[in-house]
Amino acid sequence: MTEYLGAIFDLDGVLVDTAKYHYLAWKQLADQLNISFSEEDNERLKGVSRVKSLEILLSLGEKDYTENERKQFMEQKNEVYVRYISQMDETEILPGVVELLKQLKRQNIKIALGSASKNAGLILKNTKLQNYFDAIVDGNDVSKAKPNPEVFLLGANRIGIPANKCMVFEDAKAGIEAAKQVGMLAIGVGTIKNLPNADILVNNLEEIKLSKL
Ligand code: B16
Ligand code: MG
Repeated sequence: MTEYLGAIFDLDGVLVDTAKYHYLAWKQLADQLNISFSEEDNERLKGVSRVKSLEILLSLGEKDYTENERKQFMEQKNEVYVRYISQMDETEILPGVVELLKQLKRQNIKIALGSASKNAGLILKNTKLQNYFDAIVDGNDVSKAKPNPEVFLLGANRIGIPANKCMVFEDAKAGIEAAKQVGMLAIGVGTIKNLPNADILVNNLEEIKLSKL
């Protein structure tokens, strides 16, 4: 048994690997604007909002763009991204995810999604993960991006569990910071190099032992 009563999950990089689709969609825009954009550059976009992602991408080039142009770029990128995620199914769920969700349910631990993505609903639907969640908080519900803890606090609120009784599963540094700021247990999915401040670090959710948390 664990002392925690709530579990909040980030989506991209924790439940599914959609970073590859974000990359392909941003890359298409970068090529069109003659900006060199590598997979390494894409690392900086993980966990970051769409607006901030565009800002980072454009900072790799030299030209300035108007508000209107930026809006169009985001729409264009999103159209390409949505085309990719529309093809997703259960086979793209990361290792250990379903087993952990089932275990949490058996132990009556409330489950929330806390994602920056405005496309979270479509991804959960296509991968058939949505029914595991007691509450879904995504980019459509919050105005402040991680490391601001708004998304996790709203998640905790919607499942009715105090912040210090929630554990957060995150693959982005900004998300770990957000969770820690409000006293949640920050479980990092990734490497010590990327997530040095995580309370607990795992390579994937298969490694989670609820009894040890
Ligand atoms: P969208 P997460 C984040 O999701 C992604 O990691 C990040 O790369 C993306 O820019 C952001 O969602 C916004 O996504 O353009 O679909 O609204 O990791 O917080 O689940
Ligand atoms: Mg993520």
